[in-house]
Amino acid sequence: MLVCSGLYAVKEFSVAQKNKSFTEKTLSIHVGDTVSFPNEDDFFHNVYSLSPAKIFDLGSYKKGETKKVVFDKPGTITVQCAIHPEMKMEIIVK
Ligand SMILES: [Cu+2]
Repeated sequence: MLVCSGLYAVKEFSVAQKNKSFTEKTLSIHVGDTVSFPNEDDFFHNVYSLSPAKIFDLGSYKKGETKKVVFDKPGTITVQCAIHPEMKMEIIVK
């Protein structure tokens, strides 16, 4: 789905959790874009961020489920998994 916001069409991106890691290490997006976080592993993940530009906690969810976050402020956001501390990726919102 595309929604017009000024001259820029808002986009949706996807960062899966697979093999106990995020499928993207870094993702550059624009303010207003959405990122979905599908779980493709056979176990639970819990995607969250404590970065001031976007604080969220999606809770734990299983394979086949996905949750979405709209990034409404510019900044660099470190996304982590509460269950697997080694899982980490960055979203740069411009
Ligand atoms: Cu995890």
